[in-house]
Amino acid sequence: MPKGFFYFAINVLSGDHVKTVVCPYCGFGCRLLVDPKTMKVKPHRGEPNRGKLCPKGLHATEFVLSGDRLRRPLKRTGDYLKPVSWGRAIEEIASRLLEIRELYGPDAVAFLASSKVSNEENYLLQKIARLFGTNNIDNCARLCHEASVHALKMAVGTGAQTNPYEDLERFGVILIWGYNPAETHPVVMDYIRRAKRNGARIIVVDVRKTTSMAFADYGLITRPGTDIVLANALMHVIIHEELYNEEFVKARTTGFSEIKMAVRKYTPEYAEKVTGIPADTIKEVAREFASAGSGAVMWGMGLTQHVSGVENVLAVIDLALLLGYIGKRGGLYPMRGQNNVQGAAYMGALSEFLPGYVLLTDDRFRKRVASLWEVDDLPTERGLYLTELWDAIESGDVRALYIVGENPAVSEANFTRVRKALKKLDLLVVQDVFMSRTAKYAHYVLPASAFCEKDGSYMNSERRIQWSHMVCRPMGDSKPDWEILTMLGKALGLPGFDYSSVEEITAEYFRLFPELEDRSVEELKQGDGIFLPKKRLHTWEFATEDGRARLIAVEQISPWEKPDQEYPFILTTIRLISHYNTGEMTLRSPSLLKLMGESRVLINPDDARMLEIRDGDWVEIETRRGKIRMRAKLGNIQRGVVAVPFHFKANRLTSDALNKAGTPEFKFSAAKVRKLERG
Ligand SMILES: Nc1nc2c(c(=O)[nH]1)N[C@H]1C(S)=C(S)[C@@H](COP(=O)(O)OP(=O)(O)OC[C@H]3O[C@@H](n4cnc5c(=O)[nH]c(N)nc54)[C@H](O)[C@@H]3O)O[C@H]1N2
Ligand SMILES: Nc1nc2c(c(=O)[nH]1)N[C@H]1C(S)=C(S)[C@@H](COP(=O)(O)OP(=O)(O)OC[C@H]3O[C@@H](n4cnc5c(=O)[nH]c(N)nc54)[C@H](O)[C@@H]3O)O[C@H]1N2
Ligand code: SF4
Ligand SMILES: [Mo]
Repeated sequence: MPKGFFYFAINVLSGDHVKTVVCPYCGFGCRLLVDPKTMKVKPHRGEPNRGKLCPKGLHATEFVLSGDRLRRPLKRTGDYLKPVSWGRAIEEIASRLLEIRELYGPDAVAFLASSKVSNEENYLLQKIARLFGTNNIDNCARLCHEASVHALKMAVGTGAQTNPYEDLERFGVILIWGYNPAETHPVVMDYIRRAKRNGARIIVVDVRKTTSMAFADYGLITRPGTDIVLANALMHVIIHEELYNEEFVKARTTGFSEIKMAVRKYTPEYAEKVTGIPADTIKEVAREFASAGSGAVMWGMGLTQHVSGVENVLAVIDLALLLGYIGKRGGLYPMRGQNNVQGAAYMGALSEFLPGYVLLTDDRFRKRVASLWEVDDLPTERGLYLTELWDAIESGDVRALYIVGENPAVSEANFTRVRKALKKLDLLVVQDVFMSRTAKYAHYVLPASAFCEKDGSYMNSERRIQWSHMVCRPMGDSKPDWEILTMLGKALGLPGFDYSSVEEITAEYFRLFPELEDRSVEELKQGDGIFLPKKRLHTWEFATEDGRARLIAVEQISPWEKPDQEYPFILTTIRLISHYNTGEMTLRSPSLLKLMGESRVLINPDDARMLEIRDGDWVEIETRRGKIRMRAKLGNIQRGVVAVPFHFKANRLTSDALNKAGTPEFKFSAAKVRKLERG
């Protein structure tokens, strides 16, 4: 598997000192100090990482120097991708896009933005899409926390994390649900550990014993897809024993009587039958959670990647609201995945929202955006979700796809159908730092410069915008994404695409948001970042029409697929600490390669015995979509459930059933497992 064993020399900027850049991996948003002469990384001492980094951050510059980097634009001729000049590539791409628009209309073209590139770059791509005439603009947030965005918007009016990380240290309880920060956001564990030292109780809910449970007071193991039953049972106890915050519920919420009615039947005893968690433990945890006085709820993919994703998130928001754990006394933490997924969303790279998560139908804001872009109006009909694209390509509705820094041929559910769709396109353009699995299908491949070869701003999970400085020159003929998109916008004849520096784009998006209007780009470059719209949300009132939060009652929703005799196991997919998403970056980092264990399927020892599987044996995992081979790891997972690391091939297996926010059910498929005699 190792790729790119030869490495390029660093393209040093003359006589320079240490630069601050934003980590290119996870959404926690650590800042790295990079020495331009050696490319060695040290942690930034200030917020948010306070001198800490995980192994990915520490070795973040290695993939940049990989011999595998794309160095020139490429164009397909038959089976081969051959070098072409920048001028010709951009001119030809633009004229193909205009031709397709002429023949089939603007919605026959779709754009995928990237949670890996800067705010400025995401802003430009969604501006191109909308000026081109389509809302077909999306990014991998769709595969990730979009259910949280929808649920938060419904319940509290704003689709984002409510509080900064620093608040975690002063809350009485931290509830971590379907989220494994010890592997996925290692630096946030430092905050959680400090909270524990300050006396906080730590409760973790998962379907297996995770490393994040190591120092938890309670580690609850629930059956996959039963989270609503558990949350409702916790609320049942809290309401039945009158432990909720009556004053807060009365003054600042609506919907209490519906919740009270709905959770009546979710007794702890009933929940024990469904989830496998003892009724007494549910009661004890409900009392601990309620009596803490303040608390955070943190959640991840274990909640969102289900057909019940939106409702799962609503249920944990309800739990927090019943106790008034919001504003100064608590916070909602949907911990964002990619380094700039929060920024991509805020900049409008989503098919149902304008920048700032504003609805497309909000006439006032839409006109404000249109006037800034020097046009009369913008399209108002929601575009296709990333997960809806493949059917639209299959049916011929979408003919051209322009992808910046995403790898759906590996990251999308049931990827066999995605790969088939990619082959069918009249035009596929992929702009990436590497020849990714997706780029192999492209008609044009455009080489992008990596994170530390360009300037720009990024937004982390707590909505902190941070500046990332250029450390070294772009590799080969590669160009920063914003430069490529500026050329494309101009070639398409769109108004206003004559940016000569990234700061001009920063200043333009600052003008969109009233909270940033008076701030300067210089200020952003110097300090520890700027919170958008502000550090803490909902301290006095919620962002809903009447200023009150909505308690929204939800009922249990079954997963889309059911295990049966032929496919008796439940398959879930998980992440490992030294691997990152589809591996394009981590597999090209020698130091991370050394740390990586092999990706193995996690099986319960009793199940393994039944199937005569020993630790390390090769097994085949099969679902109704396909099968893969992998070695088995016997370990801490409940019976009847197997967990496959998602990074490389899991999506040959996964179900593409979508929830209301368009996220696939990556966390639940019916599967069979059998021992193989040979690998
Ligand atoms: N090392 C590393 N870090 C990463 C990434 C990476 O690939 N590698 N990716 C980044 C990205 S894009 C994201 S979105 C975040 C994701 O971060 P997490 O949300 O922590 O990631 P996952 O491991 O996918 O899922 C979390 C947990 O959900 C559990 N789970 C599965 N099904 C259920 C269920 O039905 N109910 C409950 N309660 N739990 C369930 C799994 O066992 C797993 O422990 O990580 C980011 N950080
Ligand atoms: N089974 C299963 N599938 C899942 C998940 C799961 O839990 N289970 N999780 C889902 C989630 S939460 C997510 S977020 C997605 C992630 O899905 P993707 O976003 O498709 O995955 P990445 O591997 O992060 O791909 C990022 C790409 O950006 C490129 N890149 C890096 N830096 C730059 C840059 O500066 N410019 C450009 N142009 N390109 C760059 C990389 O080379 C890589 O090809 O996967 C989803 N898929
Ligand atoms: S915790 Fe996330 S942001 Fe921090 S160093 Fe690790 S991968 Fe980078
Ligand atoms: Mo993600």
